[in-house]
Amino acid sequence: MSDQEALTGERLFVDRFPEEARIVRAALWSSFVALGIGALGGLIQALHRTNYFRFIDSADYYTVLTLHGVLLVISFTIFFLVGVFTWAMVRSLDRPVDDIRFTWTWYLLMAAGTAMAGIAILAGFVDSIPMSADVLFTFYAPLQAHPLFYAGLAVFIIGTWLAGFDWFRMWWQWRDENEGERIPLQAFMVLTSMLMWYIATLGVATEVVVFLLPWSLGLIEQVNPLLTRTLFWFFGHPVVYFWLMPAYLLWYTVLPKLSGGRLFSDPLARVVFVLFLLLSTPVGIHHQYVDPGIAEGFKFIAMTNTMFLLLPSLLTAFTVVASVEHGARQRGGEGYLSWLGVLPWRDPAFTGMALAGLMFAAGGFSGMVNAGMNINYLIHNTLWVPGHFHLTVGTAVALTFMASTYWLLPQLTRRAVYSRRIGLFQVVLWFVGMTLMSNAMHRGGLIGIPRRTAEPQYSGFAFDAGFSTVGELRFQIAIGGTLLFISVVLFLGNVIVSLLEPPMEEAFDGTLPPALSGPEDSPEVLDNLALWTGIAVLLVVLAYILPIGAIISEGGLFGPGTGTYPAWIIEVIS
Ligand code: HAS
Ligand code: CU
Repeated sequence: MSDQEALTGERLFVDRFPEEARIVRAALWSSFVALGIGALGGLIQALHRTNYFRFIDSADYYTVLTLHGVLLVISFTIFFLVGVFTWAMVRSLDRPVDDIRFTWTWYLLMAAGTAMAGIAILAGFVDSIPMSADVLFTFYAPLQAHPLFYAGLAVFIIGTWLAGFDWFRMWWQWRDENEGERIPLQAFMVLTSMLMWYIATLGVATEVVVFLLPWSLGLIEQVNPLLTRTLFWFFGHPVVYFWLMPAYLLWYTVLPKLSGGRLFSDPLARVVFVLFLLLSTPVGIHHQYVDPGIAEGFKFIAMTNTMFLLLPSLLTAFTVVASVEHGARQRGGEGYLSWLGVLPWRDPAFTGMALAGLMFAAGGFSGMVNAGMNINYLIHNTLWVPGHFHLTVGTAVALTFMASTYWLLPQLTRRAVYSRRIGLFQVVLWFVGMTLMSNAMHRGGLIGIPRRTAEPQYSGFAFDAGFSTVGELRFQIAIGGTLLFISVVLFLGNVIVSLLEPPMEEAFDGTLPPALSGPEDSPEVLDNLALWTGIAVLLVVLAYILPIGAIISEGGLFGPGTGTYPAWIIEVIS
């Protein structure tokens, strides 16, 4: 028995599952490379848009914006997700992956897909290369990218599908050996998130493989833009929960432990993940409230579903805060709010995750504003929307990922974090930078400043800032964006220097305590994944069949004039 085991009673993840720890590390490092490059893109944009410093030509703005968006919301988030999900499956089922070569295969597919898409985007900077992909992370028609970009996306998504298969296969084997037992909570979270992902990615896979890729290859002349948009948003809303679910997994299972307590309720956590599986996809049309060609009634249904979808996050706010409070009371905290003071605020992992949760509460409220059909008209396509998603994916998710790295690192590398003080400073800096940037973005959006433009000033037109000035908003965005970039540099530097340190001597406790109210308190039907998947598919069919049918019959499957069916079908049948 090593000293580690003697002190903590449990071996570190890296000692117990060295092969799996290697793949989790590979996924995290890939995600951090994307974070570094994506963050640089963010700094360039923030300074460019606000006109403080222009490193690039405005003509290249969309190349930078695409690089920033794709690397951060596709590569950074999803590579981190596969790392955390692999760790969570292996540790919660307490078994290795079935075949490590298969595991490396999906990782390599994801890496190859990212490289393909990345090359297509970066080529946009070089005039002599006839390739570009300035299509932003929402990449729907009529913007068109080089085929390499779409092929890269397809390869990346296939990689994630195989990753899901890997985890399901582990679970099937575990189930055979543990008949009648409840699915361990972390595994339950991974499996339900993946089922949601399989349903959601059907939309984007169809969009890319049937329409955009053949169109960019010149095999088909045109596409129906509204159809590709709708297929994109079929995926584009649930993908935001795919980013969020690993953060939720960490809030539910790791944050209570860092607070000194235990998860309040395992059954409630299961209900939350089931609700996300059911409701994440039939809401995508809330991104299309202003799209002509979709009847108001369908938009109304999407709005109603979105309002139901607030429920799992509100349940999460309750359960996670209750668990943190329980932790604080274990540490001797008292009173209505004074228990907050005894929490481990010096621990960067705890503080980062708690601040991420706090900001998510604000991001959730701006999401509710977005979701209201009539208020959406006020903020759609304005700077409000980037304000919203920098609080959600840009903080709830990104800050949780960075903060939890400080806790995961020792278990995966046997290295202590080089400086916990820098870690603490870094997570607080993110919070401060984001407060400035996203607040100003929300306010700017309300007065009509558009999103996605290098030149938001529109010469000859002045925005009425209500109180204060547009200059003050721009200043906050520039300062906020710069602080965020410094925070990422400190994070990456801290991680890299940690890896250069010798293996740690002191003990590290990587165990997770069981919930106060365990799975035995919940009905077994919650673990019936086939049932929930069936209902989820049914809800998707109900929400989408009529609008998609109408879009095709009005605009043609392959665009105007092509009719509802591809020409070759008509030739075959006539
Ligand atoms: Fe959103 C647009 C509606 C959540 C991301 N969203 C976007 C876009 C992105 C995005 C990227 O209905 C832009 C896409 C584009 O480029 O056009 N969003 C919502 C709603 C929610 C929501 C209703 N969004 C997210 C999440 C995202 C994300 C999560 C990423 C991860 N969003 C919209 C709509 C649009 C939109 C419209 C279209 C706008 C337009 O017109 O273009 C809800 O899911 C939010 C629910 C959240 C809550 C908060 C609960 C609070 C919690 C905190 C717990 C506290 C802790 C702290 C842990 C109700 C859980 C404990 C610590 C202690 C110390 C005690
Ligand atoms: Cu959405």
